[in-house]
Amino acid sequence: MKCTVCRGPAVIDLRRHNANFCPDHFLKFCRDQVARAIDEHHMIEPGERVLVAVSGGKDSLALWDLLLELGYDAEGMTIGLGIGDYSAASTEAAVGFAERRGLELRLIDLRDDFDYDVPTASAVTRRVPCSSCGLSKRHLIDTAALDGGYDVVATGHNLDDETAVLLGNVLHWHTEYLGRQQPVLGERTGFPRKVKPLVRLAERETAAYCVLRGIDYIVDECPMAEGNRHLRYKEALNAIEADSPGAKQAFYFGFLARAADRFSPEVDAAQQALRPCARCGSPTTGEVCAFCRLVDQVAGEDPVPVELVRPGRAGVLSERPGGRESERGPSGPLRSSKSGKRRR
Ligand code: Q46
Ligand code: ZN
Ligand code: ZN
Repeated sequence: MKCTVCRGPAVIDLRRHNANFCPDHFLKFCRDQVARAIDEHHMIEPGERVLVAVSGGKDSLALWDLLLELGYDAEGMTIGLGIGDYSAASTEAAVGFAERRGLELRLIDLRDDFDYDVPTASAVTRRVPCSSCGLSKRHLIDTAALDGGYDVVATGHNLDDETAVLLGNVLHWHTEYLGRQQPVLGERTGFPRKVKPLVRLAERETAAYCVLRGIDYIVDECPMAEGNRHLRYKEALNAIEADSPGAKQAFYFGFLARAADRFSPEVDAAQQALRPCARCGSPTTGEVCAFCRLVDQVAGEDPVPVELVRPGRAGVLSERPGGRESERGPSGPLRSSKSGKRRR
């Protein structure tokens, strides 16, 4: 297998691009795809300060590295979710990446800073863990970005994530989510701009990028993601992609080009109904925002072990319609079955 560009030995084939690349040209391909996404969707202007939401997985660390490679002023933020060994290893990977490169990483720990963790919140609220997890992450990252004076928040959602979310939202016609499914969510009152610079890269590519760049990332998926719909949609799309390379890209970018605008008015309507939370000032539709209500409900409760709230175990947790499709779970071709294992 030869590199399509230089005819040297190739290390990866990209069927949807009908191309093979050697290490150097693959890394250049990744940088070019991210630069193109940023440019085409007006994600980040030169000189803007970027806060990267870092989980310690391949996507967020590749994103941080790529933004720095492209010359952006990018700092990281990671949130300790308290999901047993998984969270400990995730934070370790994020901290290790930042320390080795001398980068600024903001750290928040749900247990230390707010006296709860995701498993406990799940047990107390009797909802799937991703419900309180997603809510907490969104609120804390938005708040950190606004308080820290960042211009934009960047997240590691890749092409596989976005197509899986799109499939879920289309299957259930969650039009309010379709209206928000853009690679850029513009700044609104109380919300920073949010961008997804990896939308042109598949997760196999971000994993390969990390391996070639020597980035030590957590390989395991969150144990709470087991069996969730998001992963099942990914599997279905992988089967389609295997028969029809490029199908995911056509699905997602076709949606952006031809359909996404049709769902936007609902977002505007929802935005108009927002007002500041009486406690923390964050935008909310009620008196007190969902994050402050969650903290009220769960802070100080006795910690619940991860094993008791793993999907399929408790049998008492409800899943809100559409709630999971707006979140993502890390996965990839290089994943390991060992808990907390990281790939170098
Ligand atoms: S970390 Fe949190 Fe994800 Fe785990 S509990 Fe769900 S939302 S799956 S990205
Ligand atoms: Zn080459
Ligand atoms: Zn609040």
